[in-house]
Amino acid sequence: MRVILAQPRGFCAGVVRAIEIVDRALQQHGAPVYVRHEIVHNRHVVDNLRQKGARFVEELDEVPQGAVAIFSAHGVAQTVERDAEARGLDVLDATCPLVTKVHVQGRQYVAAGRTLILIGHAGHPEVEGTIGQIPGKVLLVQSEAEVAKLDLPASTPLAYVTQTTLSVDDTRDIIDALLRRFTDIVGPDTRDICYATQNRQAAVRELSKEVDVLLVVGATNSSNSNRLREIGSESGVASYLVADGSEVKPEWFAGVQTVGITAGASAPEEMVENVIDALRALGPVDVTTMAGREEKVEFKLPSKLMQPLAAREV
Ligand code: 0CJ
Ligand code: F3S
Repeated sequence: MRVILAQPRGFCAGVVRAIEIVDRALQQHGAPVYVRHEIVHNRHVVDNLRQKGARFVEELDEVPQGAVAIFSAHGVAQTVERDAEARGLDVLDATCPLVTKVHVQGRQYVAAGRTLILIGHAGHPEVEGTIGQIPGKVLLVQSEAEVAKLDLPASTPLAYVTQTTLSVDDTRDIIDALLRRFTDIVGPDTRDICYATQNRQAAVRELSKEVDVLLVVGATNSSNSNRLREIGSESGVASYLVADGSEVKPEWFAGVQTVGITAGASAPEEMVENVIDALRALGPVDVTTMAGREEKVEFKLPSKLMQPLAAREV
């Protein structure tokens, strides 16, 4: 079997930064440190940090007074920030800077007197965080059909922002529907969809032309990973989302010559290796990587974590 790996795939700069924040917090403060929500949507990442002494909670009332609390890469509402302050928590914010950028942009649109529309998926933590970072009412739109249902005059001053991990194509359709319906609407086009999401989707679209089956390494609750699987399916390729090699099913590969593998932004490269090992168990495989875009994005750590450990001890 031929295996072609997508390029780029796997960890983005925001995920690398978020994991590094938990690692450094553990080094500086010792265990336990508390993380609100999965730091990124991946059980392997979470289990690894848990073993090092991180404790994962869904809400801050599970965190003892004064403890170190880390917000996940997906961001939080302002009520969560205020709650953390009221509880005297030592907060480290691992919100991806590209999510924070959307928060800032949304607030600017509202300050300019526009009603804000958020294009995104209900219930996703990034969407809950973004809605909770904007003063006043935010209208959530999940599909083109929901644009038609917005109960607003066509001339209402509106603006839109988007979740960072959406399908570029679906979002374009929703934005086009908004632009058709409303006469005074502004927004960043599809640019709120982050570079990592855009690059991984473009790579998978190319890769899908070459392969019979696509495996996306990622978690079922990972928005960006699900979008990659959908692109494979929409391209007519049998596409499966797998957490690791244990979920790979031999019957997917009957008569298959070429398998494509990609990984969501929160999926470690070890799990890609683990999936390749599962394919090797079925027969010989020849692994290559597609030609693709090189990513050089890096994000700075919070300044609290930049001090050398020795300096803190003096
Ligand atoms: O929302 C984000 C800032 C992306 C974080 C990395 O990916 P993941 O899988 O944790 O999150 P999504 O469900 O948003 O893709
Ligand atoms: Fe940030 Fe995009 Fe990654 S929003 S955490 S760079 S998937």
